[in-house]
Amino acid sequence: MRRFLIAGNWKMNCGPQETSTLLQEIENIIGNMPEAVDGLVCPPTISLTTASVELQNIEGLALGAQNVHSEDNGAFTGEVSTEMLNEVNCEYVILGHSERRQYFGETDKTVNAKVNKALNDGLKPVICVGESLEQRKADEHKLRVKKQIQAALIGVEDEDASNLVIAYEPIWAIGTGETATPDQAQEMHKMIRKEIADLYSDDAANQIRILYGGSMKPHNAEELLEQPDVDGGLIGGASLKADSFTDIIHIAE
Ligand code: 3PY
Repeated sequence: MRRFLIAGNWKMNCGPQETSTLLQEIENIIGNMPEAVDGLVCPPTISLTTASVELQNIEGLALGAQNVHSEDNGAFTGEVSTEMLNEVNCEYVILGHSERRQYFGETDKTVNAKVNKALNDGLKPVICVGESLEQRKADEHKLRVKKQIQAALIGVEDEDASNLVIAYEPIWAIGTGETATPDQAQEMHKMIRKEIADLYSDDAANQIRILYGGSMKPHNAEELLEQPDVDGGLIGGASLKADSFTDIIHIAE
């Protein structure tokens, strides 16, 4: 039985001070995470240390980063390494978000290198995949997402497959207020699970968590989370407010 994972992608919001405040507000509302739900927050790099300290007070709410480099160290201005993320108690790292692909030149190849590096160094990748509106209109969405998954997982061994999280985030639903319908989400999640079964095994496919991302909010979370292959959410704007983030956690409960 898969447990729901409700994850907040804070993007470039909340410096250390705001991070403290937001996590304290979340703690005030929920105390610890409900038993049936795993939680995750992914603040910007500069706020990870502060978040790590605050999260000692919230059992079940894990810490993740929004990116990592695929090398150990060196002349990579502005980047962070897996070792640095481990040092501040990150458990997860978001990889291949469409904003990183669009604005920072990430490709299927760089995402694949980062996925392997993260897994080798004990971090769980949250691999983001999703199609553009043009691709959906041209009926290429399934092919695009399949290809992204195949490319991201080159070199990933069977035993690591269950440490992966995949987030299906249709690009047309990111920051637009548009959301995939529950049927559209379920269709894509089911296809992603089948792809994992084909690449690895039924066991791996049954274990892996596939999150929906793209304008998940308290008002649409229930119908999305009801879908059999939707195992949680990667939440943007609604994760920046303690009440909407905790509302979604309670909906998943
Ligand atoms: C969104 O909901 O906007 C996201 O991009 C979540 O990652």
